[in-house]
Amino acid sequence: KNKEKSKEDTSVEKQDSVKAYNPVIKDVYTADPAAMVYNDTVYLYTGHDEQEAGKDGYLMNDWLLFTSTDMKNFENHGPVLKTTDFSWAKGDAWAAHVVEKGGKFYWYVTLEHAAVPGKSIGVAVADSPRGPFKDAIGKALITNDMTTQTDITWDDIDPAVFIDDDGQAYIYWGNTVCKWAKLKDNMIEIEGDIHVIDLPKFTEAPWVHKRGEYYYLSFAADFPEYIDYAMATSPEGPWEYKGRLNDRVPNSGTNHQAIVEYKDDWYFIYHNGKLPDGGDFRRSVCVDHLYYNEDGTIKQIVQTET
Ligand code: FUB
Repeated sequence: KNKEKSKEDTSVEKQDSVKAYNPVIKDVYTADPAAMVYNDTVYLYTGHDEQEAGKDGYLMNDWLLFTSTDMKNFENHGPVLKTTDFSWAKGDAWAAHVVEKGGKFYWYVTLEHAAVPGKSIGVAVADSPRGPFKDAIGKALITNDMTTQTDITWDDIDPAVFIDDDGQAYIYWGNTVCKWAKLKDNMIEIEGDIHVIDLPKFTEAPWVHKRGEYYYLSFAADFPEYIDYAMATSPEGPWEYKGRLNDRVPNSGTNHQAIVEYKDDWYFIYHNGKLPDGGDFRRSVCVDHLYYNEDGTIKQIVQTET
C-alpha cells in the first residue's frame, strides 16, 4: 500500500519526466501500438501510416518494430513484417499484436483478404521478437465469413491476445461487436466457439491485461474515439463496465491503446495526430503513465504532449 501511495505522490513528477518525449516516435508516422516486455526490453510493434499529407484513407503496407529500455527512447528496427508476407492477403496492415509463448513469438495481424470480402486476422511466427517472422498457417486464422455478419466488412480487425497464468491463450478482436475465443495450445487455431462481449459504444481496439486478481478489457468507444474499460475476475468475463480510461486524442479520430508493466511502472501507449503534418491517416505513438486506484480501478490517463 505504501508503495502505491508513494507512486501516486510522484505522479506529477513522472508525467513531467515523460512529457518532453510525446510523440515518442518522431521519424516516421506510427499507429496502433502493441507492446511486449521480454527480457527487460520493451518491444513496440506499430502500424505504419504512409498516406501523403492532406490525402484521406489509410495507406498501410507493413508493421514496424521499435525497442526501448526506458520507455522514452525507441530504436527503430524498420518494417519487420509486410502485407506481402501473407500470400492470401491483398494489403491493409491494420492493427496487430505480438505475444510470446514457449519461446516463440506470435504476431496476430489485421489484413484485407484477397478472396473473402473484408478484413481477416492472420498470424505470423518467429523464434525471436525481432523476427524473421513468417506466416504461420498460410491462410487466415479468422475470416469475415466465420463470424456473425454485420453491415460492415471490417468487423474482424484489431486482434489482441492475452495469455493467462495457466497458459490458456485468448484472442479478442472486432469492430462494432467485440468478439473473443480461446486459442489452442499451438496458438494458431481457434478452440471452441466465438463469443461476443456486450460493451457500451464499443468501436474497436480491445486490449486485455491482468494486474493482481483483476482482468482489464480496454477498448476504443464511439467516434471520434475515447478509450473506456471494463473489469472482470476471469478472462472469460463477465465484464463490468468501469468508464473512461483515455479521452479523445488531438488530431486523430481513432484512439488505440496498449497497456504494459515495465520495471514496476504501468504504461499506456496510444497514438495521436500531433506530429507536424500529422492527422487521421498520419498518426504518432505516444507513451504516458497509467495509475491504479486502491480498489483496482484505473485513473484516467493524463495525456502529455510536447
Ligand atoms: O490503423 C487502422 C485502424 O485504425 C485500426 O485497425 C483501428 O484500431 C484504427 O486505429
